[in-house]
Amino acid sequence: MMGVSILYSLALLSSALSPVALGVTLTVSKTGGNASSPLLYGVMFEDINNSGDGGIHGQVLKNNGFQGDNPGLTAYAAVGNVTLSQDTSNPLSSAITSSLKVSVPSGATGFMGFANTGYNGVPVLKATYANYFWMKGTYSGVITVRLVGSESDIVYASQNITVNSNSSAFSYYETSFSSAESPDGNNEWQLLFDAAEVAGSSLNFGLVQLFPPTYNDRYNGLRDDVASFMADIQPSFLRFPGGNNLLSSREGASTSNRWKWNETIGPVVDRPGREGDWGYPNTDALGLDEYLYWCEDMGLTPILAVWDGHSFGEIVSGSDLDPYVDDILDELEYVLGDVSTPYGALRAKNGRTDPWPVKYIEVGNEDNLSEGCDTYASRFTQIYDAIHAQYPNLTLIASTTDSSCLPSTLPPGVWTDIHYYETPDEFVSLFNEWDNWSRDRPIFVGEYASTTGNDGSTTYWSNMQGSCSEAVYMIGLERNSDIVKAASFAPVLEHFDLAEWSPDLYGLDSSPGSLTGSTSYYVQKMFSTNRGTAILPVTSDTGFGPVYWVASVAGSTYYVKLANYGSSAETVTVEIEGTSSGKLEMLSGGEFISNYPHNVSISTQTSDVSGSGSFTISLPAWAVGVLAVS
Ligand SMILES: *[C@@H]1O[C@H](CO)[C@@H](O)[C@H](O)[C@H]1NC(C)=O
Ligand SMILES: *[C@@H]1O[C@H](CO)[C@@H](O)[C@H](O)[C@H]1NC(C)=O
Ligand SMILES: *[C@@H]1O[C@H](CO)[C@@H](O)[C@H](O)[C@H]1NC(C)=O
Ligand SMILES: *[C@@H]1O[C@H](CO)[C@@H](O)[C@H](O)[C@H]1NC(C)=O
Ligand SMILES: *[C@@H]1O[C@H](CO)[C@@H](O)[C@H](O)[C@H]1NC(C)=O
Ligand SMILES: *[C@@H]1O[C@H](CO)[C@@H](O)[C@H](O)[C@H]1NC(C)=O
Ligand SMILES: *[C@@H]1O[C@H](CO)[C@@H](O)[C@H](O)[C@H]1NC(C)=O
Ligand SMILES: *[C@@H]1O[C@H](CO)[C@@H](O)[C@H](O)[C@H]1NC(C)=O
Ligand SMILES: *[C@@H]1O[C@H](CO)[C@@H](O)[C@H](O)[C@H]1NC(C)=O
Ligand SMILES: CC(=O)N[C@H]1CO[C@H](CO)[C@@H](O)[C@@H]1O
Repeated sequence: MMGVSILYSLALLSSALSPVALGVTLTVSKTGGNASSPLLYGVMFEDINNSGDGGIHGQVLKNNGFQGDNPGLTAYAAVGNVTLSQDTSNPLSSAITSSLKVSVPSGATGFMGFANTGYNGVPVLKATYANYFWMKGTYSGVITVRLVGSESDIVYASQNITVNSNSSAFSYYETSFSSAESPDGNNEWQLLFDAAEVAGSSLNFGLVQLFPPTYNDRYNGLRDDVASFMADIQPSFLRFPGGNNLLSSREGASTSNRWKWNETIGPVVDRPGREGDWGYPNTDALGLDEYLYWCEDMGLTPILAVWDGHSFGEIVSGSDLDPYVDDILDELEYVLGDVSTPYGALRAKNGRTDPWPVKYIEVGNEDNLSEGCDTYASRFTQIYDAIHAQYPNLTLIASTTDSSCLPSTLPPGVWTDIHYYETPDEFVSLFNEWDNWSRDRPIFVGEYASTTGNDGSTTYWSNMQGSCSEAVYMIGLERNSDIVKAASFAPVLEHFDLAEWSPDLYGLDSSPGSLTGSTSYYVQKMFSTNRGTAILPVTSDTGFGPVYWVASVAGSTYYVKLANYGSSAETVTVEIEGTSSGKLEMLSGGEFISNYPHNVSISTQTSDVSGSGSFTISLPAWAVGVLAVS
């Protein structure tokens, strides 16, 4: 008895000292498992925290159309002894109902005019800029446009153009110029004219527009640097235009203040803009067609959300919803219709002959909230029936997964959307949420992010604990990606100086080199750029936690995604028969460490690996890793 007991203790001791015995061994099966959704990783976008105007949209001057509730002279400043005012008696168009009046005192001489200070500064990059403006008033001669340091007065770019303007109508001018790079974001764009020519009188200017290089060189396009940073994630879809910004929250004007697709198309000079849902004006220069060009240029599948009668403070349902259902059908005709249809013809007139390849339509946003739940089943059914009758091949997405807000039987093929803004521990507890879910009920995780610490504190900058918890959650999504069709972190982008909702996936300010990926950005990129077409079964000598994994395959390349949601390093041995080499991507750096603007301390590190069917990986605490081998 005694002897046996001693031997047993020694065996325990020796196994405790052996690092191999403490590790996790994963054996990847080469067959079986779930299908993987090709759309799984994508982007949700709405204009929040100036992610659109002042963010990914290329136009960098602010308040150029005096849009929204209280535009005033926001972002404008006089240059020289002139007086500026918002002039409603000289509207540029029926949509742009004000222009900027520049009054020049008599006797004035020299070049004077006005500045626009952009979205907390104008980004001054070593690049070529396109510049457009309208003017009205008697002036023949030189106009100088410049990029200037607001405090330094350093001129980074200066361009003369000769104009011939009169007082009976606005004239339109375009120019382009190259610029040197500024050291910071404290810059402005200026437009100057010879004051002596205007002394005692005034000139009006409308819809000034300034674009650094655009993504895929599109006219009225996305900022190339900002869009490329997103494209690096290789996302598969874009959900747009919101989010709350699809709805309307303005008191007393709920329904009328919704995002109206038909007021975001055609020439920008014909787009009125609106007070967005996040407390600032939206120019709508990033409109329906621009979203779809974005999808086309970045290889994204569009998920177009349509307004469904739900606003904060006002719900339209029953027969009152009928005109809005018609409006959705008009929108779909604009997007999908042949040029022989009225709205298809309008799309062609706006520059796009081919229909857009839209296959997914989301009906509303978070209809379980703000008293939307009671009527959603009927509103969804009404909209579903109308769309399905005309477009039987479109996939419709309900904006909530809460069955109490949904029709008792959902039509086949309908997806439901669910959103999670949670603590890290909650994300980890959601790891197996879909394991037992009905395989006939496709899921769209349309928004998620770890937004608070486990102690309830607000996360302002994503840290490794939160990003690692998102990775654990994403591993759960990927394991179930036969039914979890798509998932998007949200929000995706912020202007650091103008942000209220944090954390965001990446951000920028007006200085060169400001694009900053959060730790979660790198998780999204690692997961999205290493995707299999099928999920493979994995057998393990331990259960999930603190190490989580999912394996997949594409062609002859095997992927194993790993997350260590724990405070000790872990050794993981991955066995995949017949593989010999590849790479290991690793993201780590400490539980509460974050990336900050102009200070990226955590980014993905890649190393080469080799082994004959077996790879031993040292996974640091709070790390996320991806092994890709063949
Ligand atoms: C899909 O994944 C879930 C969760 O891992 C699992 O329960 C189920 O058996 C898998 N289905 C197939 C077909 O492998
Ligand atoms: C600026 O213009 C005003 C008239 O609007 C004039 O009284 C004043 O002297 C001018 N100031 C300068 C510095 O030229
Ligand atoms: C632009 O015009 C101003 C005023 O006529 C002149 O002083 C300046 O030299 C011109 N700049 C260039 C680059 O032609
Ligand atoms: C005034 O300018 C507009 C716009 O450039 C032009 O169409 C019109 O012919 C001009 N009128 C006169 C009288 O020069
Ligand atoms: C857009 O459609 C709405 C109806 O949904 C209509 O009230 C509005 O006048 C339209 N706007 C334009 C510019 O046609
Ligand atoms: C729907 O899809 C089927 C099969 O792909 C195709 O044959 C049919 O033409 C499509 N119908 C419409 C209305 O697009
Ligand atoms: C409503 O749905 C949202 C998004 O899916 C979710 O975050 C929230 O918890 C739900 N709220 C209620 C009251 O069900
Ligand atoms: C899923 O079902 C299995 C088998 O009934 C059960 O053991 C497991 O706990 C369930 N998982 C979840 C997350 O409900
Ligand atoms: C950059 O961030 C790291 C990690 O949070 C921090 O330790 C360091 O002090 C920061 N550096 C600067 C210059 O702010
Ligand atoms: C309303 C909003 O978006 N919240 C912040 C983000 O940006 C606006 C201005 O653009 C700020 O006023 C908010 O603090």
